[in-house]
Amino acid sequence: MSYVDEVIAQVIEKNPSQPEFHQAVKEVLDSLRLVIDQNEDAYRKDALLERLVNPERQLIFRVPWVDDKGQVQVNTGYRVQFNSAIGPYKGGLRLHPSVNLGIIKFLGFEQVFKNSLTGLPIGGGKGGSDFDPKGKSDREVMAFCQSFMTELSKYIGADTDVPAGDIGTGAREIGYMFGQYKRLQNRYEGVLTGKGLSYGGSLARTEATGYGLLYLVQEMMKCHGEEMTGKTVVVSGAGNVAIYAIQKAQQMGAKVVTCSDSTGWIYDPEGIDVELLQEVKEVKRARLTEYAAARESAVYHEGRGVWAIPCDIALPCATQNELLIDDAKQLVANGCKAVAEGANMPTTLDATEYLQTNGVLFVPGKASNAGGVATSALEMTQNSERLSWSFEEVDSKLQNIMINIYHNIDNAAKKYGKEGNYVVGANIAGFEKVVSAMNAQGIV
Ligand code: NDP
Ligand code: 2IT
Repeated sequence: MSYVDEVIAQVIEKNPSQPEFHQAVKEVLDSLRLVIDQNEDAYRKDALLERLVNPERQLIFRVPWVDDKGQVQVNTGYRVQFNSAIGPYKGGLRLHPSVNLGIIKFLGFEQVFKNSLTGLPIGGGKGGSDFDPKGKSDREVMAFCQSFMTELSKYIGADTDVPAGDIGTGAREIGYMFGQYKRLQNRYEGVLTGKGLSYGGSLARTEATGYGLLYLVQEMMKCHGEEMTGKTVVVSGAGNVAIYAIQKAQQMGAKVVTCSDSTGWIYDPEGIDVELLQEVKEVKRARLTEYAAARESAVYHEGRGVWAIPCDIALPCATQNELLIDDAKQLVANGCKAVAEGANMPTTLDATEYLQTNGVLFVPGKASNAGGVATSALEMTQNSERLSWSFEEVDSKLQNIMINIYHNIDNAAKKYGKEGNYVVGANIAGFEKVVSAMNAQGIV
């Protein structure tokens, strides 16, 4: 059995009931075969892949908090510190009832390669809890965040591990967590990113993932002789990543005709009204039915369905495994030219393969959504030098980073004879830097 197959089999055996983690490992290791086969003996001797798929540290803890009725609730908190070869652990905190160890491990594993691709000195980690912020009062959210941070604060720090937002964790949650960290540690430091602008946050961090996605897509389209103006774009999600992806696509002259949330989706042939979407989702924290009620051109549908709308470009920006094989077939049949992931692992393995073999340009999230964490790293830099850069300065650095990522993954794919296969390109480019740092640091 090849070394890659051996390690995939071990991961499945040693991590039962973690299908998302298996999926993420398979995607990466399968596409690294070209590199690993060339170095199989040395890598096997050093157990390089075993070290890569086993997190450096995994924390699981109890999070008790009191709800508005005086009832004690208990959630489970997680932080997986996956790999610190190239910098302090860095990655978001997901608050969603579906969170479990396997989901946090898949996200942490992806984050290692993504953070490497940014070119910035950040290792990979991820955390979160099965707490559901939906329908909770601000006081309940604060009580949860303070309890969560009371335990997490023992393991993180500006030079150790720097969490940030992800699904369900936005500016409100980061604020409560930062306040509790400072109170417990008596240190004012950049221990979290995605902070508010009045206490050390970076301009453009809120917009960064969505904007970065579009900067990369624009560069890729340009290199294929296409421009964004006049393109029809289909987006899923209606959260942080989706909102700013829609805004930037529209600024580039494209028309975005869909968005979705966890209960339904909107088709708006006139183009999504971003200000209205922000009001519904960022301010009122309401359902998309409120968007449809306020806009005549919009039609609301229950369930899922955005991938059935004809488009030139599809941007999945909600969650994992939301673009399935039948969706991929529909996109191809409708003439879709490009799919770029705003979310982490939104496309299943068979759907990815179908898109690639049918000539659709496909960019994996670890490259196309890296703008968020890259800008988090810029926030860390600003915190260290105790300065704040202008929006334009951060945004222009973000553009350069995304353009560089595109060319790096494109070149890596070409170097290994897989031109246009950005999955192979992203995994190889991300892997090479991490491995070089791991090798230099000995067996740790
Ligand atoms: P948000 O919580 O802001 O938004 C998530 C959106 O997706 C919401 O509209 C939500 O619906 C919808 N959604 C969430 N879970 C599900 C589900 N199980 N089924 C259907 N819809 C769902 O999160 P973000 O926008 O921050 O994150 C979106 C994706 O992007 C995630 O995969 C995340 O890991 C990834 N990502 C985020 C980055 C960031 O900087 N925030 C950076 C890189 C990647 P509803 O409105 O009903 O809750
Ligand atoms: O998946 C991701 O890259 C994020 N949720 C952002 C992580 C970060 O540290 O900004």
